[in-house]
Amino acid sequence: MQLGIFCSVIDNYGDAGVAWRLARQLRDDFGQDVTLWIDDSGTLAAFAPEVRADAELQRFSRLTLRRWHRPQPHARDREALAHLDVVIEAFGCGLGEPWLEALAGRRPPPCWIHLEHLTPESWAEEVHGRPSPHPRLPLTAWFFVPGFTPRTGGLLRERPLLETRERFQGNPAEIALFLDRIGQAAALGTRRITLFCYADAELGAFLAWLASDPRATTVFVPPGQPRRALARSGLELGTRALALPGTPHVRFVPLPMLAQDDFDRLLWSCDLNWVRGEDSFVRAQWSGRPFLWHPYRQEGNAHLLKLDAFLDHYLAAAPAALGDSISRLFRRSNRGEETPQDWVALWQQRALWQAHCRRWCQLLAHQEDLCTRLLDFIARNAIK
Ligand code: TRH
Repeated sequence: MQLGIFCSVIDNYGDAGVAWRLARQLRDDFGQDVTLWIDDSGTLAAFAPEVRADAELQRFSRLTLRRWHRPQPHARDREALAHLDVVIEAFGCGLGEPWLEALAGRRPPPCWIHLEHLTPESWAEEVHGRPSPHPRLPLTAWFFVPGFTPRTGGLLRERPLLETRERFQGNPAEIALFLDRIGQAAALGTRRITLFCYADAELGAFLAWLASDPRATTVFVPPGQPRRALARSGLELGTRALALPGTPHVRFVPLPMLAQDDFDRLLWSCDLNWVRGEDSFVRAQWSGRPFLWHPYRQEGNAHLLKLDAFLDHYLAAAPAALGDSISRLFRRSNRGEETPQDWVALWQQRALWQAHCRRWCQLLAHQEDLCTRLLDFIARNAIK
């Protein structure tokens, strides 16, 4: 099949991150021809070093990347549209009438998928797979909602992912090699934490816990928002690693944006990952390591409902005391209200937490991944 994915970058890295991962997996695991139209290749290039930010069209074997000029399809876009069997509109980016008209002119029209944001909430099951006919054009959009249960669109998970992760985590030499390659050999032998939070995260309790805990710790800090959150707590990170005042055993290390596959390796090599949004959240779960999630802030605190819904899934089979501590930290941290004691209490149960994360990852991996469900869905419902 020929699949087209349309992605508009709203902010941060998540929109481009999910679209790129989806495109690559459709190509690599399923041998599909994929064209990704994206309106901001610069954001993609930040974590996909093979991408040139200024190019109109680039090919990566069966994956074609096109700059998306939203108002009108150019002649070369029309030519590409004419071959598409499936059009995936990511995150309600809105294709716009001229693009839809070009698609509607086709006989039969291509299958049109609305790929929604991942949600752990129960409405995912209700909306997933529903059709929505266009009011005027002979086109039907199908809602595809990623989620945590078999009756949703599932989660992105490449075929070799867990095996590759298992080999990596079971091989200290590979971890050492990776850390060395990203210039972080000094982090070997220390407790390692990734801090990929939003700028408004309250870090006071986290920093106080680290300062009070005698273990040598390295905190990896990606660019942008995590650095701003640290700066608000009084730690201005430049280009060099810094320690907390009076606590030289805790080092904060600025990292550049890593390629998406190296970002995975970073999560795999850490003892704890503080993640956000949608894609880093899912990758933290595939890492099998303890994580704290800060969902993307939404109006009316809708993100807190998402968080509660996630905790219901994630903690359903957790030992009671561990579940209480995780739920307390996640909920309070997302309101900026956690205390150092919340961190201490959870970290004391670290071995249990680690075991729970591995079990949770295995449980999720028993379900079909998102791409498998998407291609099945297209074959069963949408392409007749
Ligand atoms: O960056 P995010 O916060 O993105 C989003 C957007 O804000 C979006 O509008 C919103 O709708 C969504 O969150 C919920 O978080 P996310 O989803 O975790 O995406 C980060 C991506 O960046 C992910 O694909 C991993 C990638 N990444 C790297 O590849 N290398 C890196 O070094 C880092 C730090 C991230």
